[in-house]
Amino acid sequence: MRIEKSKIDKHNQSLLEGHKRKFEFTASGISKADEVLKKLIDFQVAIPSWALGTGGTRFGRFSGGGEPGNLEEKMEDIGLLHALNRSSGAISLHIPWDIPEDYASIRMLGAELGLKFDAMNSNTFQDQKGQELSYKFGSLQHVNKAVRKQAIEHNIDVIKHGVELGSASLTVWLSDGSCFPGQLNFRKAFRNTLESLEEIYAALPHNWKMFVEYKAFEPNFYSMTVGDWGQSYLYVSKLGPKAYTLVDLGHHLPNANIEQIVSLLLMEGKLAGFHFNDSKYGDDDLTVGSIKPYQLFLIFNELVEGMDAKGLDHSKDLAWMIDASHNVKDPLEDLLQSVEAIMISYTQALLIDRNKLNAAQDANDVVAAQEILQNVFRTDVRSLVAEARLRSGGALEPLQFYRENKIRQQLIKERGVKTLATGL
Ligand SMILES: [Mn+2]
Repeated sequence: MRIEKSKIDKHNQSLLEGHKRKFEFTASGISKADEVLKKLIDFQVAIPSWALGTGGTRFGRFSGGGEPGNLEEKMEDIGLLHALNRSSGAISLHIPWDIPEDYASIRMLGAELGLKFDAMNSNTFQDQKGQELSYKFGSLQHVNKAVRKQAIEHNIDVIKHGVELGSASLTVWLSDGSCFPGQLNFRKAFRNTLESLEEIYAALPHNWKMFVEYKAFEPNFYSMTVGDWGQSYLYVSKLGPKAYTLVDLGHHLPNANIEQIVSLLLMEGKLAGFHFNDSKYGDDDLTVGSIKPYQLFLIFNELVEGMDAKGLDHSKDLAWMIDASHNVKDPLEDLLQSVEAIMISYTQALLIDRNKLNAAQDANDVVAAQEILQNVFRTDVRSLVAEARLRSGGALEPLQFYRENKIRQQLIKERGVKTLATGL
């Protein structure tokens, strides 16, 4: 289904007066409101093709109905999000869950919906039907060369699909590692993985990037062969200039200082981008900003500061994606909440007075530095985010629009109650 522009206009009209009052009040306290709005309008967060269905755990999965049954429907769902918030203009494809059958028609659908094709994601963390060799004991790290070869070929295949769609990056997340002490020779596992990555790297087209994502634990519980940013950094440094480290918020041990990690990776020119989610305990894949919004703000503070120091374009030079699982919520509502949380934190980071913060740091004025950050964090910037949406043709209140227009009920009517999307 598609959302008629006239419905969005009607929705905006009904909320306009109240919005204008709030926006003018907030904007009056900001010296560069137009500059901030321009950046917000440009900022796009990719939605992965596996996030449109209800997620599950190893204990169960409870479908919500009206889930997209194929790639086209998944793209239509992201098109709905993008029509409402104008900030979800990209899709990140997972192979083999979403193999495009007709490249030209998928490309055309993307253009129609205003969606770009973000990073391609390979999958060697599970066995597919009819697959010759098993990944039970790893893929790129495997002790058996034939298994490594199969995994390398899969990644190269994913690049080929991406080339056809106009994507320009490959994300490699490996579940490789070991569950018990003694199971693995760490150095051999590292070398095998590096050699395998080198073969994949060699197959990258000249304008492509490779993102090496790390994760501290799960599904392996003793060691992960790309377990933290140091290990990822080691691989990408050895691979070459097209390889970068990808940071997923949920892939750290508890209380890791993620803002410091992104700062240093940016300094080294090795930050690929960011996978957003939130968590209380581990890789919980919860809605962005639902548990630790201050941490999210501090991460954006370092991202903005680091990108500006390098002269990077916030909207183009790094890859932004939501990587969450929606176990109890309507995935589309959850994604609207996540994008909103990202936009709020990004806006706040843009409002930080860098000169004042630098001066406070240089003077060892710890109190002033904290005040500068917390004053911004406690500023309600929602009307700025809404104004950016309004100016780019989106809805003032996407979630309210979604509910008032009964979008999920319409999707259930179109697709049925028992549809099941592939994914987490
Ligand atoms: Mn991720």
